[in-house]
Amino acid sequence: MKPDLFEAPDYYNLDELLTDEHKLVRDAAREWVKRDVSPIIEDYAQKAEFPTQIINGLAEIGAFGPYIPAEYGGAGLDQISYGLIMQEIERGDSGVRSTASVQSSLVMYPIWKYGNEEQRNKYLPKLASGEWMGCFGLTEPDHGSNPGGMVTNFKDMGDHYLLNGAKMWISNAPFAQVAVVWAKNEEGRIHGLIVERGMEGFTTPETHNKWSLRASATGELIFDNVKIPKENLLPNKSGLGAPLGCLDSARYGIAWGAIGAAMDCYDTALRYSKERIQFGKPIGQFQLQQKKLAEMITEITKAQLLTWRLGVLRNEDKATSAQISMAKRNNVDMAINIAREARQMLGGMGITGEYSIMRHSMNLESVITYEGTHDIHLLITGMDVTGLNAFK
Ligand code: TGC
Ligand code: FAD
Repeated sequence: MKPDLFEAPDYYNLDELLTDEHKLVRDAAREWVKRDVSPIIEDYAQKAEFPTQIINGLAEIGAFGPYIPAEYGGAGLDQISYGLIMQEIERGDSGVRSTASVQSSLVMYPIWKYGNEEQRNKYLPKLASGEWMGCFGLTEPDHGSNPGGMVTNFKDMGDHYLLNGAKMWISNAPFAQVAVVWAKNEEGRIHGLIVERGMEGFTTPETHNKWSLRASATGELIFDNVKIPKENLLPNKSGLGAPLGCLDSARYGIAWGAIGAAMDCYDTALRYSKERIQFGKPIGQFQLQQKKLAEMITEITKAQLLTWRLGVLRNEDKATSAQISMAKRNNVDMAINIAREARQMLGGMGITGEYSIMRHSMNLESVITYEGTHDIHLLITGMDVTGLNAFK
């Protein structure tokens, strides 16, 4: 792969909206990605393997629990710093950002928000340091967009719970020590359970043959009469709103992350357009190529503004789930379109692993599907503006 020469576009001087702490956190993440992710990531994607050696680095830049209080090992940062870390990581690779998103928003967040003090103290510091990795089991083979229909269930056996069922498409599953799993009790109420690797009847087969997010490990979670200690139930929230609340935090991070992938594609195409000569001129001098670049930077700038504003609303605890859906949907769509255009601007070179664009493009096919598909988020916006529910 070519050396990482990334220069971040900031067409509207958005840096002026950031605090010194935001810039410090962002720049540290940016440097780390250049040093420890860019040189290796293409190889790992080609091999379809998660580079476990970057786990310590992710912990060091605050990517595991950026906004979790420091008393539990988190970085204690605000929502904009959290977003900027996700942006920089996904600038490197969406699969690496996935690992961080799942650890922070889907494992640490529910333990912090819905767990008790013993659970917080037992799990959060080890998850923040990367000593333990986590995964989040919501999706099932027959229940993806409609998680409320899940069939994974647990029974109260007196001194423990008995968990049965299966989850599919679970990021980090093949290597996670801890799984936050959503299952129905005998009354059909959804609860979160903390399942640990090594519990009898719990297996995590890896999912192979992915053309997307190849540097992220994906797997199933299978529960065959798994005995769960009673103290592993998350006590402070139940119902579908509990897992969906975690998704709000992860979707917000993805909205920032997608900007990172788009910035990398734009920056690569811009540089290439000045270097590649055809018909005696740099291809960037042709109007058709300029149109592509001008539209890319316009869309990136709009997404940056939308997402920065969402971060301010989140810091004030005022962002709605529907606002988060709009940003996730808009930004991932923006990024996937930019990746396609940028890929074309590189001609044949665009399909090779010499450049990051094709990898971003393939990764974004997962990002546009997970955490609520493009169409599900459109329906959430539709429901919000009309007051009419297309899901019922
Ligand atoms: P509905 O009846 O609308 O809602 C049930 C309850 O949930 C509440 N609620 C929310 N709460 C918090 N945050 C949200 N975003 C919420 N959305 C809804 C709602 O108020 C209600 O509460 P209550 O108290 O009245 O019971 O539920 P529904 O069954 O009609 O479904 C609505 C729908 C379709 C929007 C929802 O199911 C959905 O978002 N589906 C998409 C599923 C999804 O996003 N799955 C993601 C799995 S995890 C993943 O993909 C990780 S990839 C990570 C990575 O690798 O980076
Ligand atoms: P389906 O729900 O079957 O949807 C198929 C199509 O139908 C989509 O286009 C969808 O938009 C459309 N559709 C569905 N319902 C409607 C409707 N009401 N109206 C209009 N169109 C509709 N899940 C986890 O729990 N944890 C994870 O860590 C995790 N990681 C993932 C990693 C990867 C790489 C991938 C690909 C997925 C991951 N997922 C994870 C699962 C992901 O959240 C689901 O794939 C996603 O929610 C969609 O579910 P589905 O694949 O079953 O598609």
